[in-house]
Amino acid sequence: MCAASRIHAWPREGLWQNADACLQYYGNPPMRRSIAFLLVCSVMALRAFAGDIRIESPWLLEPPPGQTAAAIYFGLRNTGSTEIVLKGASVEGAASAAIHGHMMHEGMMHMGPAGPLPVAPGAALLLAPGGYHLMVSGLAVRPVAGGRVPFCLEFEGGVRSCAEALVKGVAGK
Ligand SMILES: [Cu+2]
Repeated sequence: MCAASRIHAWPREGLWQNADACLQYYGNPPMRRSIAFLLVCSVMALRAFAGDIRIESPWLLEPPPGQTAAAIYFGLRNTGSTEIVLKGASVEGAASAAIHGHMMHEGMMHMGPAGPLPVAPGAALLLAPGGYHLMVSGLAVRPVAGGRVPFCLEFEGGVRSCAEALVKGVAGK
């Protein structure tokens, strides 16, 4: 099945299998259809890849001495033509890393696991203080101002994108 109208209805996981089926279908001479058919199949084969993902100005605040947790902030831009969905992260030298958000609970602001976070083609999502952030805990080495913390974001479809967050001091430098 290769009807263009159904492209967006397909589950993400099924996209590759569907694309493969289309290519087999097209490659079979008696079944050969028009160029338009192949184009539709090509569109189906589109999926997010790391080159479509921009991690912009990642940073974190230097944690106070004795603290091994930190929040990494950044802009996440989707320059591709398919939706990207941020679902997790990893930070070398940290016990855990997870996408967090803030939510109201009994009149108090709390933070906790959030996501998956979709970003539409051409759109950007800002992870900033008071909102979404990449929560890192159990850092083996405390980040100090001027240093950098490498991290990787994980997206649906097995796509990974990595960057280095700049450690800012309390004065913002
Ligand atoms: Cu948090």
